[in-house]
Amino acid sequence: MSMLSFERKYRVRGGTLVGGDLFDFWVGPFFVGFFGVTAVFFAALGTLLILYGASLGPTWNPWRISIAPPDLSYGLALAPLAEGGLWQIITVCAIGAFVSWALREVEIARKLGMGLHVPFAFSFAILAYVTLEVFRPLLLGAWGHGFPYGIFSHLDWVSNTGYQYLHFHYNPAHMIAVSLFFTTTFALALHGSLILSAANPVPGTAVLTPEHENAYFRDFIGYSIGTLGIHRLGLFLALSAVFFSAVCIIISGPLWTRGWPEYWTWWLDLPIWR
Ligand code: UQ2
Repeated sequence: MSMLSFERKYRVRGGTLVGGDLFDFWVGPFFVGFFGVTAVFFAALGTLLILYGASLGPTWNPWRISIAPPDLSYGLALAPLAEGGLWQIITVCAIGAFVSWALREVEIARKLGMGLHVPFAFSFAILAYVTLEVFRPLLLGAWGHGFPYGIFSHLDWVSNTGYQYLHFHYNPAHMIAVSLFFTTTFALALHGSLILSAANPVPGTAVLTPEHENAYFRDFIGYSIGTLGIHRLGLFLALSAVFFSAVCIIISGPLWTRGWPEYWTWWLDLPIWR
């Protein structure tokens, strides 16, 4: 694989967290590092275990293959392989691969002298996964509360878990999360359209600058957040959406066991209505 013109300049030694120079090399365009090795190890082992789990199941239909967590009766114990033990080992592999990937991002950022925003952002995605598969099952006392590994089966899990609380849209943290997801798409739509509008001026005229972008929003709403600011806002909104998603599921069960609509009876119970 050929190198892009700038790549050689940035193939600098160092920045590794583990292994010193031992894994400080590239394969084609990819930086390897100690965590590249562990990421490939966990991803390969996890994938093979998923294929083995599928071979024990009743179908090879890709939509219907599913590897389920142990029955609730196993609690937080280890289960036999075919009874959810595979799910448990696959979960360890997944977390191993995700954390390896995040630490490889850290090594690349350090190597290039960059901030750690990319691994920081990815850590929120890992948090979402670990919340569903580890923290919430731990709080509820059984691995069986995790979601199964399958395309349709994990969708069924989400639907069933939602209906278990009657109407998830009444979950206050879910409301905040959804609002943040919508606000994220709103901010990206504003940003994407603004950048393209400056990059595609009247035909035959020069591409415009951030001064025009600022002027547009000053004229429009009296405020421009700025070229750096819009990216800070985007990252903040997106990570906040993930964070409140984790909150909304972790409180469902461990903190609130009834239907979410019932939660709002506190409003009707306020003494001001008496
Ligand atoms: C902006 C700016 C950008 C942008 C955008 C804005 C020049 C290129 C989109 C406008 C964004 C504002 C006013 C914030 C809106 C707030 C929310 C919560 C959606 O000013 O600076 O840089 O891309």
